[in-house]
Amino acid sequence: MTGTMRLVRSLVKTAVRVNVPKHVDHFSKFSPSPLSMKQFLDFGSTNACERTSFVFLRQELPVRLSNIMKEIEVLPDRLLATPSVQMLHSWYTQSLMEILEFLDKSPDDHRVLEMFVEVLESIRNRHNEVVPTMAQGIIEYKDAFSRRDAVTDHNIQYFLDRFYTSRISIRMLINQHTLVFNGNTNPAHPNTIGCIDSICDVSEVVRDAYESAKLLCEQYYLGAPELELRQMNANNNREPIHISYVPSHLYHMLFELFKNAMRATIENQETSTTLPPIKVMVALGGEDLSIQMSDRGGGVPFRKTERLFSYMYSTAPRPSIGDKHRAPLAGFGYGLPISRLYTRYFQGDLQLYSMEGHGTDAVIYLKALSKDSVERLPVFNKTTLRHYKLSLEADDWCVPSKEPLDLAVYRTSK
Ligand code: W6P
Repeated sequence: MTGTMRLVRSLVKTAVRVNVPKHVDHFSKFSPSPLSMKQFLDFGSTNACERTSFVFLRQELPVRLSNIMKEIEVLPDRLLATPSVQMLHSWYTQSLMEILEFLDKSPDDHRVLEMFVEVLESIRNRHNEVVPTMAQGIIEYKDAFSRRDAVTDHNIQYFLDRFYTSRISIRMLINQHTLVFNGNTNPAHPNTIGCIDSICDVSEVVRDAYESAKLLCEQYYLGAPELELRQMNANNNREPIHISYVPSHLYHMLFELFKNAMRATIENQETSTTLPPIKVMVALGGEDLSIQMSDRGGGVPFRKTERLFSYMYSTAPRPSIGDKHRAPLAGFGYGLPISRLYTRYFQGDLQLYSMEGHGTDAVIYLKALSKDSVERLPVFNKTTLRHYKLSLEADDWCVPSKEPLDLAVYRTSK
């Protein structure tokens, strides 16, 4: 490259950077296009076309990035101004710019396609630490300005659910493209297309996640509860249970649930010598694939179950005394809320049914049919903005009085 070429290049790059807010405005006017599991599989099957995928992604990735950048930009000033969130925002700007470079490039040039894969891989690496960085930003914001209040709690919950869902979806698109078009298929798993397994064996993932959690558990406690796994295929109970799914997502959720269930079981049974097993039931119906995990860990009061999914509560400074030995299995952090986002991302859900004094059932609901597994994606629009403002209004339920009501006052005043 000559000096002049280099100069022109860097001028062009500067121009792109200066214009980033314009590009964000432009691309955020488009709604993201949710893909179905079938579309993901088609992109990676025999009629796989790298050119088509490239042309789709160089539009869709800027749309998804810009939609969530708009939402970052309306965060409370004092959160937006934290070093963590500033850094995070700069990653998004940088990644958006790098993709925009491809807008004027020919999809028929194989060097362009190769470069695109490399750029996507470096974008994925740049964003590896988004979750802890955002958590740090939340801690900085909380420490500096606000005691816990319901409005902040609600808005942060709303934002992070959307922000992390957006991130899951962008990484899914990047993973599919880079895995499918880097040339080599995975010989150990011929049924996987990118990170999707078209015949994902749910019970096998349950056992894998259990074994990992068990190893971790045994490092910190004297033992681990046994697993009792059953399954019911209501369509034909002699057939194994398979769905099209992302095994890594499923593993992540189950590992998180197992850690919680094991910790509760052990800490609830410290006096007794036998641990009640963790029971898992995998059920396939016509519409749902459900996974129920039951522990007998003593449960959680109903009032506190919502907190298990709260980012605000999870970023609370850890109780320091005596917490060291159980930290790795603690199930603190964002494990549960992010697991729920994984389920919802493909139209499923994760719910906890706890009975204080007894134990907890965690149920994962997934779509059994790939035609129902469609990405659930946030979009930035007026409704989004209204959501952030709405919670500032007064509640329309009475606040129970803290003082016992003195009826005598009313009698004397009549
Ligand atoms: C508990 C609390 C919890 C959260 C998630 C999964 C299982 C359990 N068990 O006691």
